[in-house]
Amino acid sequence: MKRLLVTGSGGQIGSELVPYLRGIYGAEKVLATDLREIPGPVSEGGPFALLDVRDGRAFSELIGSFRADAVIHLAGVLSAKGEKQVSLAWDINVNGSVTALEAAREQGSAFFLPSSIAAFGPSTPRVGTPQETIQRPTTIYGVAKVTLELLCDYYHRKFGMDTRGLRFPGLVSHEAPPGGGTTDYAVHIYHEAVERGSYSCFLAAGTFLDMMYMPDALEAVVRLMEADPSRLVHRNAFNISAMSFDPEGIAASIRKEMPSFTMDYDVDPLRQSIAESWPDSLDCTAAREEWGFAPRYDLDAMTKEMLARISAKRSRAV
Ligand code: AKB
Repeated sequence: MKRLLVTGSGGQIGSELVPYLRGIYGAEKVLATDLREIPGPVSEGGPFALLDVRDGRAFSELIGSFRADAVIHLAGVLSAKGEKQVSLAWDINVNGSVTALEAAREQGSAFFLPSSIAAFGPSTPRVGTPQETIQRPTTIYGVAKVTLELLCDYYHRKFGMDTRGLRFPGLVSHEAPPGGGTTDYAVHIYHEAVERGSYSCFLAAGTFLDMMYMPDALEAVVRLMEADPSRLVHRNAFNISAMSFDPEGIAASIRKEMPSFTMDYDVDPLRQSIAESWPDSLDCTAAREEWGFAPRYDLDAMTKEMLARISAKRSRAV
């Protein structure tokens, strides 16, 4: 990758990935785009353009004029929000992504798909979920992810396009907050721990989900996109995960740093049912073997850093 166009740059991943990519490839080589203006480093630290990903002509022209050799397509509506706004989720997540894929094909660019653990469903094996297995998701977000994974395979086979993707687990970060996801509790809990010393969790005890700290996710995107294409057997999306925990596990990790931290439960039926339809823990062998996936953070290392970063930000703000 030399010149990159990123969509959805103001979101949870984009707001950290854009500065990270600019640090590696040079500020001028990474064009950040979003549906709206985003004040701060994403729009001020390098080129920025407004883009509605459903506008195929504008999309293709932007890739062409910037001479982007890869499109990192992050724009999307997350799982819980998608269940409340099904046609919006379909429009952005499927129509917008097909437009992105087509625009990238027209311009001869590579394409990165952020798939998700949501591409699996209740009939998928829950523990040690294989790279290739049953994919019958029960959310519109998951249906969209499976559709896009299949299209990435198709575009690679049919057009020889360089499609690559990751099935992200819940991502934990201290920069931009996530919005409308089911795994968001694992971010909120750290903020509430610092601000109030307690948290009311919307998922039930015993709900295990795959998770990853954002620095590992950023590194995984670059490692995959820079991988030798001849080593890549999978062109849809790779299982990746760094840890699997339930609310009790993350609370126990926080208590190691803040012994007085308390947590109770106020379970949200929608997000609980979504979480129960997803795997507990993914098998990441294909990612390790095909492009050297190697996350660095476990739960306790992530907890230490999240609490320290959020506390530092809070004391700067007061
Ligand atoms: C969500 O919870 O919707 C996302 C995801 C797992 O894709 N974080």
